[in-house]
Amino acid sequence: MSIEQLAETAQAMVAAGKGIIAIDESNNTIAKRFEGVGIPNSEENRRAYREMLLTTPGLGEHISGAILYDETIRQSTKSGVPFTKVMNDAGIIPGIKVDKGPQPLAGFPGEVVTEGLDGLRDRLKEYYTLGARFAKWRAVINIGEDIPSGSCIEANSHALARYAALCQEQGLVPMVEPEVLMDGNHDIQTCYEVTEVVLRSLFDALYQQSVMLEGTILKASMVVPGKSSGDKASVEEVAESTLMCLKTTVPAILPGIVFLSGGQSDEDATAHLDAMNRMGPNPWPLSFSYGRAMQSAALKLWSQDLAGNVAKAQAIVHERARDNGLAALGKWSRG
Ligand code: 5MM
Repeated sequence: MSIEQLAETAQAMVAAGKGIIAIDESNNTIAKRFEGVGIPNSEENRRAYREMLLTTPGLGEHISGAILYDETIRQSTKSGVPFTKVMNDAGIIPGIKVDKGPQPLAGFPGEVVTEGLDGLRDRLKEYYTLGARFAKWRAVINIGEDIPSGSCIEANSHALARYAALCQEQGLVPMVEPEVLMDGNHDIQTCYEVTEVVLRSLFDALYQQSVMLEGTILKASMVVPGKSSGDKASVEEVAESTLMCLKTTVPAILPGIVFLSGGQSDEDATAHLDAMNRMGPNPWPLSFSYGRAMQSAALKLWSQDLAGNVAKAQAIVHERARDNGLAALGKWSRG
């Protein structure tokens, strides 16, 4: 796979007014989401739920790609059409989560490192055959007393860079996701400082591992105060701090940055993205790769009547995609 082809895929992922829907919840995570709305976590419910999302009429108008989980990329609609075909027909690029999740970092209480490098080359080969054209790996950085440590940041950056290099070798665009968690009582300045150090470390590691930035997408967390801090930053403050942090750390050659929602409300996630784009022009397209902020409202409605509520739930998915697509252009308006 040439760098030109990787760059083309990366650019398509952040095409104007389009973003990514993250539906790569592992079975443990989707269990929590289903439990929240009272649905049994059966394979058939997971399949039916993902079918509802992926067959949303007009989804491809605002969604460029979807991140799937290992089980999902192998599944089909009830009538037997593989999800990857549904996506390709709708102009939605199939992506795949390839990390094996965060594990405690030995010697560093309260910190985690994402695992999944063993055997990754062979797994990527298979995912490419199954139709994936980009792959995501999420590192989790906790903020707390005396954490994150430099060792935790370095270990996660190194893993992200090793995975990214393997992805490019196998023809997949890496979507590198260093998530600085919103959990904690830290202020917005602390979040800024931690995010800055994390991104500096990440881009240094990507350089060390010869990762081609032209064929890479960054999935970033926004700079916000800790959830239990009691602080409420304005939309402008979050947008300005996040932009400043990205501009000082992320090379301009990167094809695009997409954000995770991280537990923000649907409206906050959209408003923050919109504000950052209004503050442009920026060095890179800024778009979304939301999980909860794309799905929560639709999941709630779907859970009330499953098959009976598919069309209503899809209307909500489409609305969230449209709103976030407008925010990716800086053209969203509240209400
Ligand atoms: C969909 O959630 C993903 C995490 O799944 P696991 O915890 O099961 O591995 C997560 O990586 C997600 O893709 C991003 O964090 C974006 O999701 P949010 O909800 O933060 O926008």
